[in-house]
Amino acid sequence: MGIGIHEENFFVQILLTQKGITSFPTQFSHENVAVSEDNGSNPSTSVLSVLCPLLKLFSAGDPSQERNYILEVATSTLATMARLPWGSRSRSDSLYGKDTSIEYPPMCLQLFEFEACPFCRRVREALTELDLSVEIYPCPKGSVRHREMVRRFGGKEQFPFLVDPNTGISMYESSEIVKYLFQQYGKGRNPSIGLLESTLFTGWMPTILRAGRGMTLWEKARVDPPLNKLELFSYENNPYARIVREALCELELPYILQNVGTGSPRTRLLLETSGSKEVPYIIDPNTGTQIGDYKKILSYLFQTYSKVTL
Ligand SMILES: N[C@@H](CCC(=O)N[C@@H](CS)C(=O)NCC(=O)O)C(=O)O
Repeated sequence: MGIGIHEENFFVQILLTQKGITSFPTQFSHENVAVSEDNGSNPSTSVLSVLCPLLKLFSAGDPSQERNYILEVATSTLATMARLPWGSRSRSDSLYGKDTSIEYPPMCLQLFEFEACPFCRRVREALTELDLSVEIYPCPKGSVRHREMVRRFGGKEQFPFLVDPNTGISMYESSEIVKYLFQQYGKGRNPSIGLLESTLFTGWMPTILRAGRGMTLWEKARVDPPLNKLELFSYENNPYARIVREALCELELPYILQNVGTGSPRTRLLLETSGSKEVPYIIDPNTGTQIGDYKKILSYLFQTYSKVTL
């Protein structure tokens, strides 16, 4: 693929500094950049390019407008049912027994993805199961920041794209990423049964049911990134958290995803922070805001991170 990795690192660092993002890893070796060739014949990419305009046609339009929340919750709940065995439970209990001194990676993993992408979903499901928190860099279509970073660094716009500053690895290909995560942080276990295989069957259901939500940059999204990353307590298959993640994606807001699947030791942190175990719960250090109601979160996000006054 021919990336001059040192130049590329230099460029990425400049780019990231310009964009106000400083936590991208600096140490990469050429071998560690796992890039698959894409000559445009990737079938999933073609499916998505056909599906996208269709989904847009059937979508509820401007995400900042008042929504039919009955429909929102119904479609997100159906999406949850389609992915039922995956992305709800933290497997940390069975992985680590009763040992609560889990060795989480010292530096946060970084995932470039978008909410509607079924391959990205597969990775986020694995992250919930492995009880890993990550920095999410949403890459909606029409992205003004994060897609460029992936293209510059990895060589092409393909999602998901994982960066692990702990090992210096960066990689495309969801199944490779999932296997890597289980290998590295799941005590060498195999991915959960059906997690990889199921993507082709029901992985598209949330994308279709949510009709294009979490896919495209909102046209009125603020262009400059906020100074600090937002923080979201969530787990992948929670229907309300999904709706919030879609909005974060449509606004291209980078955030720390605190996964709190059932059984996660992180639930205690959530309880201490919010006084409840319910997700979603969002913290915005830029404005000192903390909200736990998904409707209020949506309205807060679209008002705060709009380039026009709503
Ligand atoms: N085989 C890849 C497929 C990834 C893929 O096709 N991702 C789509 C999104 S679902 C993509 O990157 N499309 C290009 C784009 O959105 O611009 C994987 O499993 O990660």
